[in-house]
Amino acid sequence: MNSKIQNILNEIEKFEADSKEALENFRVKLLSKKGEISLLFEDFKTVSPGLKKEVGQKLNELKNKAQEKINSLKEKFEKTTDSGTPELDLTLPGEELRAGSRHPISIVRKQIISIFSRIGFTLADGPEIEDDWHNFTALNFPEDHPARDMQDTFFISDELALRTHTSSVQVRVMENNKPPMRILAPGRVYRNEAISARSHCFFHQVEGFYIDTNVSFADLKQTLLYFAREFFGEDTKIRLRPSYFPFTEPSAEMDISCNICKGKGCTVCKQSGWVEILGCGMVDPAVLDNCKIDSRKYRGFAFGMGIERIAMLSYRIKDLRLFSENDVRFLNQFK
Ligand code: 2U9
Repeated sequence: MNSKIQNILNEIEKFEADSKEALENFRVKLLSKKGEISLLFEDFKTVSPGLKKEVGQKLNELKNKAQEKINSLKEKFEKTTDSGTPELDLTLPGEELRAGSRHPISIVRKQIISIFSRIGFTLADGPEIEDDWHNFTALNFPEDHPARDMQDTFFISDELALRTHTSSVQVRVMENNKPPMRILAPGRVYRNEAISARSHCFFHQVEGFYIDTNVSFADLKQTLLYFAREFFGEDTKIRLRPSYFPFTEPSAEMDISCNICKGKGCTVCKQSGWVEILGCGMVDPAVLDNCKIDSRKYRGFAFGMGIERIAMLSYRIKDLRLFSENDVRFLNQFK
């Protein structure tokens, strides 16, 4: 018995496995039910009582040695390849490559641009850091208008601020071009407001204007009706309510019939059947003159909308902050 134990011990010490299969064969040879060590345990019953303690200890040591050797070789095979780098199981299915998704603001901006481009509007852009002239003065903002206050606008210096609307882009277009002009100005704008579900310190607008001879309020109405029907569906109705903006006269806010309850009344339209989507008006002749367009010859209409507002109505999103948090659980819904 002792010599058999010693032989197996030598074998264990010398053993080197060059593959997982060789290691498994070795384990079966020694430790399986009919393995050499298991058979020695069977023979142990025949050992004389005086030797039982000594032989029993040796047998247990042998079994432990065999198990330790197998475990350490097994670990080596599981953790590393021949070159010592972690082993890759090439039979496993590959990791799914997640495609990104478009941001809802981009989707809605594209939809709005596409609708207006079909009736001849082209795109313009301009700087997000604007001077006082392009953001306020040219647009007829009086010196004491609240928007010119530090509390409403992010000023960078006495002269410069983060633009509060993309109207400044259109001022630049008017200064450098001659009518007719049909321009769409999408972009990010900034307002000094506390962040909440309903307001944010930055958001996105699409503004548009059409300057030509004989442009009328009827043209404005028909253009916006076309937009509302294209975007929200052909049954959509619009209504215009008088309003005030420094840069348009007359000015109006436009509501659409609630596309959720179909005008019956719900929480989104606050039971009124109507939801506000944009502001608009005829460009104030003083603004045309400020931008070197002869107001005796030309007239124009203009409109502006918040893309977040349109996206919230379109996708029934209830919190403005979701647009800027980059939570993939939110973003992945927009495929
Ligand atoms: C020029 C002249 C006039 C753009 C206009 C609005 C009305 C308007 C708001 C809607 C929601 C801004 O995003 S919002 O907070 N906009 O109500 N914007 S008319 O009028 C212009 C633009 C450029 C030269």
